[in-house]
Amino acid sequence: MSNVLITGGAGFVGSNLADRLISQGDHITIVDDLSMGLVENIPDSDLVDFYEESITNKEFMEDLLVKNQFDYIYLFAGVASVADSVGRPYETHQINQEANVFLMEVIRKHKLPVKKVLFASSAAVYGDEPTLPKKETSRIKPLTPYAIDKFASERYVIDYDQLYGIPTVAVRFFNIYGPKQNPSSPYSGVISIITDCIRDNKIFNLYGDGNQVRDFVYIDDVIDALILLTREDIATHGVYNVASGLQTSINDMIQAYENLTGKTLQIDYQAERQGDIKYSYADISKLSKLGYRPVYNIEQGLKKYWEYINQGM
Ligand code: UD2
Repeated sequence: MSNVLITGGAGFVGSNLADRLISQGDHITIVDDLSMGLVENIPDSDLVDFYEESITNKEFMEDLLVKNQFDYIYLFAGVASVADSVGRPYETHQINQEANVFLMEVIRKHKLPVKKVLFASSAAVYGDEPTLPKKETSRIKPLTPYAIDKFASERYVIDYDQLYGIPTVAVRFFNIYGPKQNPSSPYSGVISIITDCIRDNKIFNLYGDGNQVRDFVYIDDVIDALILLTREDIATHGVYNVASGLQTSINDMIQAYENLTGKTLQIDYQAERQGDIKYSYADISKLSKLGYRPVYNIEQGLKKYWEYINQGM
């Protein structure tokens, strides 16, 4: 039974992780300002404490960390929209980088006995550098404030391990999909938007020709990866791609979804998004060496997601 902090725990990945950790009896503290996360994502359990707070509230965060002496800390809070970071670079920097460095500093300053800190970075750090598949050692080319802050925080977190011996690990998420992803923004995950459109017979705006390729990874596989990376018997440091290792074009994903649901997605073709990356997929051999075996391909993942969406309807 561990004592766990999840920043951004009302968000997509954080709340799914909370569900899994509760099922193994862990106690979870969630800090989320609900800017993107949803209160209904938070598991309804005596094992959960929820604080509606921003991670930029230094006094609050310092107090929380010192009082609770967490075993595990998952740093998932952040402004997830790349476009938002382009529009508000300084504000998003405070959240996506500064607040995370401050938390690491609190751990160092108070010598908190944390077993592992896991930071959520992004495939965005690779930018549009064309070498594929992306390995952790591939060239980095962060092109937006979001990507720069993710990369810098990742380095800080790893450096706190190397310089001060605080156990840390960072992950670079590729395109995650599944239950609890919020489809409300145009920059939400494309599968959550398509799911919404198929369910409610809405028109989907497809940016570009649909031949762009992504590495879509189902949330349950991601949670498996996160648990693996924080297991005490496995020494994990540095950075790991978290993905499926499979390549799927948007067109093929739509086709698979139509086959599954028996519905036709209404598509409105729009100009390609500025700065959109054409091909993005991961080499997952570093994580596989630790025993990671993603079990969902796109058909299987969409099937499970669609079943969840239709529950109780
Ligand atoms: C993902 C991350 C982003 C950043 C980036 C780094 C998500 C939600 N976003 O962006 O945070 O880390 O990777 O490379 O995981 N699309 C449409 N119509 C829509 C929405 C999207 O055609 O309504 C297209 C979009 O133009 C893109 C593809 O679908 O070509 C995937 O879009 P996305 O926003 O799900 O993910 P991505 O890879 O752009």
